[in-house]
Amino acid sequence: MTEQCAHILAALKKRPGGYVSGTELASVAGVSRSAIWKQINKLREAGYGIEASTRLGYRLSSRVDRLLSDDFDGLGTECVGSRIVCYEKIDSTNNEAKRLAAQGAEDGCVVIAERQTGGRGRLGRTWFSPLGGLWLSLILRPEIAPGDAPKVVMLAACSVQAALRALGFEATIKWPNDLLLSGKKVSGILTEMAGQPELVDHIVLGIGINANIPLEAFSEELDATATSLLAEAGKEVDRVVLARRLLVELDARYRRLKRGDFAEILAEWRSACSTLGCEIELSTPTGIVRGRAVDVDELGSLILENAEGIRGTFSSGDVTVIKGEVR
Ligand code: BT5
Repeated sequence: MTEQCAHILAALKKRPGGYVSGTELASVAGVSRSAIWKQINKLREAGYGIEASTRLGYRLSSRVDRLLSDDFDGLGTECVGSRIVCYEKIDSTNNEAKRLAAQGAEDGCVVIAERQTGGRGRLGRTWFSPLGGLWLSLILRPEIAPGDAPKVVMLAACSVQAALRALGFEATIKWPNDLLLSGKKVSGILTEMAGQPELVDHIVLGIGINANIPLEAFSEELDATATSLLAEAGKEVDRVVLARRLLVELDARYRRLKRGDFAEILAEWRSACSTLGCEIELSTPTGIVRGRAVDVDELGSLILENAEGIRGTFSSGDVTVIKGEVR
């Protein structure tokens, strides 16, 4: 244990049941306030249960906050969560899900990790995945054509939105795969597919939710664009409640997709999407286009209307809102 960790631990132990502010911990450990969170995480990695509050600071807790497969007993789902594998640390839950899928893992199998050392976003981007977040991947084996795979991203976004709503957060969807709170990204989705041209073998659906991550943990770059449930609520959320609810919501929508019943999910997606109606700039692999986001089709493609009233359909890209309310 580092000397700073030892000082922090001693300060926390001196106040059983009570919070010690970040400023106070920074002064006893002789580090900056933003460095405290890193030391706190080292203590968590060493097995100490530590709760965080944005207003009050940190306190020792008897419960070690770690998700285990037992936490999902009696989930009541039909498919999602058919098997749940939990890791303390992994490169990426999507990578592990792919490995398990290659070994024949069943439809609905879930991989969860406390932290990822190689968390990934789209196009090989890095996904910041420290302790405190909810990082999980599902192996899905729907009998659909590869062209229908974007529907899985849509059902996932709606499921995350519904799970967050159950915990009191009103998130909106930013096309194609982000969830926003107060206009900042709280969750991202990454799907990866394997199969033949006519039929999907499996889809790995990766979902990341910034649950109990304090703002000071984000790099300067992410600070401007990312948020967490802890930052929004000022106190930690129960990740077991969040994860269970998410799997239940995913199960309900996945069953609908398998029945070929997508209309309700599409309607839900449209009403939760904050991109629609906005004047946007879309950065696509072939260049930048500008226009008003007027709709999304059955396959999740965005329909843009330019100043001349001409419409174009885009299946991927990154949106920057130019005019419109970012909810
Ligand atoms: C995504 O990509 O948003 C997909 C993120 C999927 C993460 C999950 S976690 C479980 C599973 N295992 C994985 O390895 N991945 C999945 P994209 O739209 O390309 O956004 C990536 C961008 O978001 C980065 O370039 C950063 O700018 C930003 N970013 C990185 N980490 C973030 C975080 N924790 N919160 C908010 N924004 C983040």
